Amino acid sequence: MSTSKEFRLVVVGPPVVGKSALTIRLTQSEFANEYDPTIEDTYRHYCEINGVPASLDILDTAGQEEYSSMRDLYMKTGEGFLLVFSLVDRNSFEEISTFYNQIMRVKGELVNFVPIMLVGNKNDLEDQRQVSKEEAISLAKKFDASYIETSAKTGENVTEAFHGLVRVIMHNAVLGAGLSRTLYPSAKEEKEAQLREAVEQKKEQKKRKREELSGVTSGASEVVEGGKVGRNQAKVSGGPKEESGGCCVIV
Ligand SMILES: Nc1nc2c(ncn2[C@@H]2O[C@H](COP(=O)(O)OP(=O)(O)OP(=O)(O)O)[C@@H](O)[C@H]2O)c(=O)[nH]1
Ligand SMILES: [Mg+2]
Repeated sequence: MSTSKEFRLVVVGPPVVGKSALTIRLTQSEFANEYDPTIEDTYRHYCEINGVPASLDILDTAGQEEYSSMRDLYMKTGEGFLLVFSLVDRNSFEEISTFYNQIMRVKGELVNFVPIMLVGNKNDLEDQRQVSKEEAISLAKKFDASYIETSAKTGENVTEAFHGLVRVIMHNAVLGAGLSRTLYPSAKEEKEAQLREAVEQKKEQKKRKREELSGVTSGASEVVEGGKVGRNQAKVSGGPKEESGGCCVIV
């Protein structure tokens, strides 16, 4: 396993939404029926993703407010975040933006793009659902994140949620931060995205040349580095705000 690539994932969200149950389902293939509030636990999971041997270093965090002082540190060191809410608890969905904003405050200063998987858990309790698929997708778009619905109880989509996040991290590393992305990029898609970026850069250079030649200056001369788009830097508080649409959905 010495050649496996390591990924640091952090499972974040309000209390009782199933962060530990999801992590235990992935790493131990069983369902934790009892509720035991987490302070902080680390798990390791070996697997293969996109043909690459991977070692997932998973941090299961506390949802309870009394441990919130620990958040800044793990948000700084995490490479990707599973932002978990419960489909049967409306409040947990509404609290998610607080976690997102904190991640962006801590991480946004260090990197251009933060890989995030928004997870609606407990989808086995469909008859008690309090959050619609549409509003969850709309929130994921605001975060420039992917969205997936899971059940730690039945195991549905649990592997997909964790592996999907790793794929976003991998994809982001290949293409450079800030590009809109799909969840399962093929080599062909990655090549196309690189080509698109090169074309965008050329266009931008041409445009700047033209402006220089004609002596035109724009008021606020903000340079878009390498034509990159889709930073997930938005601070989210209220109503929907359409972002660049890098959202990918598995429900
Ligand atoms: N029906 C159902 N119950 C679940 C699911 N996931 C978790 N639970 C139950 O919900 C309760 C809370 O789950 P935990 O995984 O401990 O919640 P947590 O988010 O880790 O909570 P904190 O550690 O306090 O932040 C437990 O009783 C679990 O058995 C699920 O997918 N379906
Ligand atoms: Mg827990």
